[in-house]
Parts: sequence; structure tokens; C-alpha cells
Amino acid sequence: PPDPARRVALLGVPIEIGAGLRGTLMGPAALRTAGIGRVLEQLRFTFEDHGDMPHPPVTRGDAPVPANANYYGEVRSWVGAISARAYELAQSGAVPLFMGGDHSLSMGSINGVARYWEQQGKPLFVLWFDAHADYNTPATTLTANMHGMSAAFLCGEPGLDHLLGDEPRVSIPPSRLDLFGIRSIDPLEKDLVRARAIPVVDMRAIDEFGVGVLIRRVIDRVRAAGGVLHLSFDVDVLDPSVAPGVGTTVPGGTTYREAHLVMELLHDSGLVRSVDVVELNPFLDERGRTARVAVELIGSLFGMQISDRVTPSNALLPEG
Ligand code: 6HN
Ligand code: MN
Ligand code: MN
Ligand code: MN
Repeated sequence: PPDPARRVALLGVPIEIGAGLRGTLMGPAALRTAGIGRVLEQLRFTFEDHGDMPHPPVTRGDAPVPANANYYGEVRSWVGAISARAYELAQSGAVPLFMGGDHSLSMGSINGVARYWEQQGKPLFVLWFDAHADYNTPATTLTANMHGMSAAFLCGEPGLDHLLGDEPRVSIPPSRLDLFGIRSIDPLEKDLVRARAIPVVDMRAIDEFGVGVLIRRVIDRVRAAGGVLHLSFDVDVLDPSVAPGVGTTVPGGTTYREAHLVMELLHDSGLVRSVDVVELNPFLDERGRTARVAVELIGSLFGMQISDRVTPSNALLPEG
């Protein structure tokens, strides 16, 4: 199968004010403790740990602060800085792996990598592997928590227009966003997702057709477009029985095996060029279980296999 870059760049992004509950700032530390670096090394990746981003100074912009966006000023300071780092890391040729932190960090990480791929003339697709759509705007949100707005912001929805400060804003066409694993969506958010015709694979579809078929469909679309893929992995996509250490649990999530198969097929595709792991809240975890599962899944995403046989999916891959 095509070999993605063998270099992974880890970056901790300890942001927590985008979520309703505190604690995701401990996420990067828990992922390191659970052995994220060891796993990548075992897979013979070169990896660089860039440490954790410092809490950026909060600056008050000239732009008005929108209503219904909690801690807008703080999130704004983070997102601009994250986007700049993401752009740099993508330029370095490594696969950046952003360790959150709450899901608002993706407004920066994806904006930054999207800017890089736009310059390369490659369409960037985004796989939003999450229990939630995160497609709220200040006009549709019920909580004002900004981690519920990241996908909408990235697709250019209005309401947070000055969030990136001086960073150039890139927007992802809604047709290149895939919501995968969702089972919780707010009423006005649902209307917006439908109005934008965003591709959705919800839990019902997974139950009916299976993750294997559905993730292959996503992969095929990226490949047919000559694109690359960013995986935004919100740990709450897993069933709470597997991953209790998140702030917004929703019953009926993906099983351990379903999530692994998604990661294995993504690995075989060779299309994933950047990753977020978000919403891990070690303060709510049970003896590190969720952190460990997240690390195991990252292992599968980077090629950990049960045996080294050629699997049916990678046997079918065209060369190059
Ligand atoms: N996440 N839809 C809810 C909200 O507050 O807008 C939940 C958002 C969850 C966000 O898990 O990244
Ligand atoms: Mn999310
Ligand atoms: Mn979520
Ligand atoms: Mn596996």
C-alpha cells in the first residue's frame, strides 16, 4: 500500500474552555502516559514531540464579541495560534497529530492544514468521527459552547467571522466534510446540516450497513477526487462503556471493534495526512481506560495489525 509520510509530529493543545466541563487540558499528558509515542515508535515511525502549546495570551480584538459563544476571546487566542502551528507542521512534510484539548481546537488545526493543501492544489476532505455534528453557530446553539461549532466554522458558516484574527481563513466545502458516527444533533443544527447537504453516516446507518462499507465509501470519494484526508477523532464517538472519559457521553456509540476497523481501513487507504484526537477528559476517566483505548486506535490508524498478512482491502489498492 502507498506509504504515507513516515514522520509524525505530535503537538499537545491543552485547551478546555471550548467545552462545558473542565478537564480536557489534561488530555495531551494522558495520551503520552498511555504511550502514544511508544506506539508510533514500535511502528517505526520517526516521531517528534513538539510538546504542548502554551496558553496564549488573551488579546481583546477590535472586532465585536458575538453573543452565544462562551469564552470567545480565549478561544480566539488559541485558534489563531493553533492554525499557524498547523500550517507550519504540514509544511514540514510530517503528519501532524494534534492532541487535545476540546474540539474547538480543530477550528485552528484544520484551518492550518487546509491552507497548506490548498497551496498544493490538493482537495482536503475532513472526516468528523464524532457522536456530535459540531455544526452549531451562535444562532443555532443551545449551550453556547464553542466545541459544538467547529465543523460549521470550518465550512464557512457565519457568526464567528473574526475568530482567526490575522490568520488567513480557508473554508472547507460542505461536500468535503463527512459526519461519521453521529447520534446527537440539536434541532436547528440538524436543519443546517440538511440545508448544506452534508454527508452524514449516523449510528443507524452503521447498524444497518456496517462501518466497513460506509468508511470505504468515504475513502473512495477522497481517492477519486485525488484528495487527502484529515481525521478529526472525537473520542466520544465511542460508546461510553468503552470510553467513559469524555464530557459529553451519548449512549449507542461505536464499539471497540467498529472503531478499530475504521482506523485500519483509513490506514490502508494511505490518505490520512493529519489527525486530531480530542475531547479526552482524564478528570472523568476510569483508571486511564479511555486514554489507553484512544492510543490503541491511533496505533491502528498508523498501521498496527493483528497479523502481517495482506488484508483484503490493502490487496485491492492500486500502487502509488
Ligand atoms: N463535542 N451539540 C452540543 C452543543 O453544545 O452544541 C454538544 C456539542 C459537543 C461537542 O463533543 O465536540
Ligand atoms: Mn466533537
Ligand atoms: Mn462529540
Ligand atoms: Mn487494530
